[in-house]
Amino acid sequence: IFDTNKDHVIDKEEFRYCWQKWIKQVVRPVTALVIVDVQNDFISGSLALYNCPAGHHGEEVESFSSEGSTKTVNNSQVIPPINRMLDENRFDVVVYSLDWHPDNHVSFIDNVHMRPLHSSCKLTSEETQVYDTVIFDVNNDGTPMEQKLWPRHCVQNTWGAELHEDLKVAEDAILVYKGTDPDTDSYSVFWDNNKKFHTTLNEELQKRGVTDVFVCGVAYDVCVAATTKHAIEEGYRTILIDDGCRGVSEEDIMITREHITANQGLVVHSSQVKNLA
Ligand code: VGL
Ligand code: ZN
Repeated sequence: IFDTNKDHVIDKEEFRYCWQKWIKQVVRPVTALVIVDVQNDFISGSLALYNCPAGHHGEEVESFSSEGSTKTVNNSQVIPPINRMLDENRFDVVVYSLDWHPDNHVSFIDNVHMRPLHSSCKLTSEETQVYDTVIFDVNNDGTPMEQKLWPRHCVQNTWGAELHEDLKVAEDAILVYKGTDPDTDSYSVFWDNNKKFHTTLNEELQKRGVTDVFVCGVAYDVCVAATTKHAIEEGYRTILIDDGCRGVSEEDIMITREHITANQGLVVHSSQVKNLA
């Protein structure tokens, strides 16, 4: 714009013309909303309780029956802000990820006997409890692989793996399935936990020229955290929607927020996301 020889400095009119005709189109953001794992098992099913022990948690709901009252927790509070954003903010691209495990998946505690543990693992398979981390001996050749053990969840083609019925599904949405390999877990919607295999997400975003990735869903400090980390690494401007997430541990949620802001990402409230089109 400013000629170093100073024989031609553009004036305001010229700049306005350049902005309208060229620059604005080059810098126009192309936005994607990535809605992570808003599936029945994480909202009210087998992993809902785990997702919200305290703080930034799901709501406790008391239900009454002939046996008395039982308290359950659910994370459905993520749904209204997400639906509102889908209605009000015209994202160029909307992505729904689904944790989509086969029956014999490595992350299920009841499958722990199916694979050999590594010699460095301190627990035997009989001793393991849910949420323990074990070390498997991949291929039985001494290659260690850490794995956290979860309750059975999001089994392909079951109720627990379906998107919650109250969640709006945008037209032309992209669905990304992860955790489909029996021997590999995948928290991030971009990469598996060993960063060996990528999902279809990055190529779908690249095809559409996406520059800005907005992330929301569950669990804040597990799959949402891993996805935002990789979105930043892949070079997207990354914006996390704080009230559109529910998570496990208040401390890990704080660490997630700090990691994002320390790496040029943004953590915002859904009401701050405006006028994208
Ligand atoms: C998730 C645990 C296991 C998640 C997925 O979506 O956060 N957590 N698999
Ligand atoms: Zn899973």
